[in-house]
Amino acid sequence: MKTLDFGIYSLALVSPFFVQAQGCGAEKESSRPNVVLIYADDLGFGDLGCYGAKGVSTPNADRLAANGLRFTNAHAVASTSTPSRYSLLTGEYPWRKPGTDVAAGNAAMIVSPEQYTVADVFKEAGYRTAAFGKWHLGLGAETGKQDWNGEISPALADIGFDYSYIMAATADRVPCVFIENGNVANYDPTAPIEVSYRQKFEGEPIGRDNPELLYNLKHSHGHDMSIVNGIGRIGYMKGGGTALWKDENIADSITYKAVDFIKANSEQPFFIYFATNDVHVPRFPHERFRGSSSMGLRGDAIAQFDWSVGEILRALEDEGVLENTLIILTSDNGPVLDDGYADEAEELVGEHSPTGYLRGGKYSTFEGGTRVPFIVHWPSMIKESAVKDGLVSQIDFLDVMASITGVSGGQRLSPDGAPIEKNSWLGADDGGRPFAVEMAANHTLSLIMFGWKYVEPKGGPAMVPWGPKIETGYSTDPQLYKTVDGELDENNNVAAENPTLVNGLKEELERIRNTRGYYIECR
Ligand code: NG6
Ligand code: CA
Repeated sequence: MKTLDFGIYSLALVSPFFVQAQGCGAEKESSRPNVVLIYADDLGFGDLGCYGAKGVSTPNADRLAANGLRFTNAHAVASTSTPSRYSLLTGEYPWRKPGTDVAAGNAAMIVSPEQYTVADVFKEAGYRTAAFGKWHLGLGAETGKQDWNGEISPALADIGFDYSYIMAATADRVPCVFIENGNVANYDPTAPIEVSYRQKFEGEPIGRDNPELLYNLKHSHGHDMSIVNGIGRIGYMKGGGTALWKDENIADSITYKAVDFIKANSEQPFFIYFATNDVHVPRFPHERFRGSSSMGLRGDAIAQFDWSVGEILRALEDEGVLENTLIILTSDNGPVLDDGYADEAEELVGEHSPTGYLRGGKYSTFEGGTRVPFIVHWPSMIKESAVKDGLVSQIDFLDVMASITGVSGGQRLSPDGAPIEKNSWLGADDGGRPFAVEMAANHTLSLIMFGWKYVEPKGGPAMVPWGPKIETGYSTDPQLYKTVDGELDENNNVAAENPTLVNGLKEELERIRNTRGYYIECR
């Protein structure tokens, strides 16, 4: 094993020998489980009951944890949605691909049809594949040139999904319609759809000018353009008619579509990418969840999220396939309270801490930005429930899935992921990854390695400048945080006392930044 000598510190580095010792080999899984990825939006490390939530209960997520593995050191790749999702689906770090920052609703497709995606992995393994809910990775060939009244191409079918029922971006971005297999669902020919992120449509009211029309939710910052369902959005749209979604029904719509898919496909292996709108803004859960938490709309949206989890579990059970279904529940980035609507998330949070004991939140370099809930449930494979503190990163999703379905023969298939991480995801290896990289909203990279966290100097405001009250963690000085009593202490920057270590980690980070497949070359 190669070691880096940092004076009193020695870091063992990844080498092919190390990898082999961890069990990188050409094994084939015979069981071919169904796989359901439940990918929450902005759900924080402390937002589920099993992670210590107060003021909202999440019995369904907790049931997964009680019968599976609950990870305490699992990371999204970025602290915002588009780059995180890009990395999860492709196994490529977001900084390698231009245009992976938070996407507009009329962005061109960011994952190109030539790229190998996790959906392609499942297709190769003979699975039926489907995506539901929030997409946020662009559609069509050219930004702003989609024909929302006809077929939008390329779309998800071109990157491995047999079926899709999605929102183009986020609920706070136009167009506010579902897209089913590349066409607007419930298309209303009497109300042709136009979308622009540049200019408003003549004669169409906008939140900025017509606050009296914001009868469902008012904005606190931004979100003052098109009004749909009494809620202001980012971007302008016209038309839509009966195809326009109602925010209070989004969870129902995507959940029932996913349940239908499970029922129609239970005789063969399937992969479901179930990306919820909850708990992203605008938070406007169905009235049956109103008041179910003590935290107002944000807490109620968490309850609604948990309901979706429960419905999926129930469908799997009803079809008799729960035993051999691998469910992974995680989130795209950390939490935020006020993210642009006056939904009282801040005022009503009470004793609840959305990030648990972590500092920062969505957008930031601190752990609250990227450390997320991560629960793995697979009854026929995981027989004993456990809490795992090994380092896990969503960058490995594609390779772990390829490994589990027997597609890769133990070889790395993505640019940056590692198939051997299957062992830690399924609980067999407590160690986890030797390192993880996290990207903040301004592209500051952090490297977690062997119990240290190095944050590169980049500069920027100390607080998110446009509204959310979140510490960014940006600094012009390097930051180094140490693990104290099993947890990174992000309140104590020890960079100045450890210049050799800082330099070593900086060099490692540069190597990772510049080298695809740095982590592993399986031989
Ligand atoms: C921000 C939005 C925020 C949210 C975020 C993306 C404003 C003022 N804020 O620009 O509300 O949409 O983008 O969130 O517009 S993410 O989870 O999809 O990355
Ligand atoms: Ca998000």
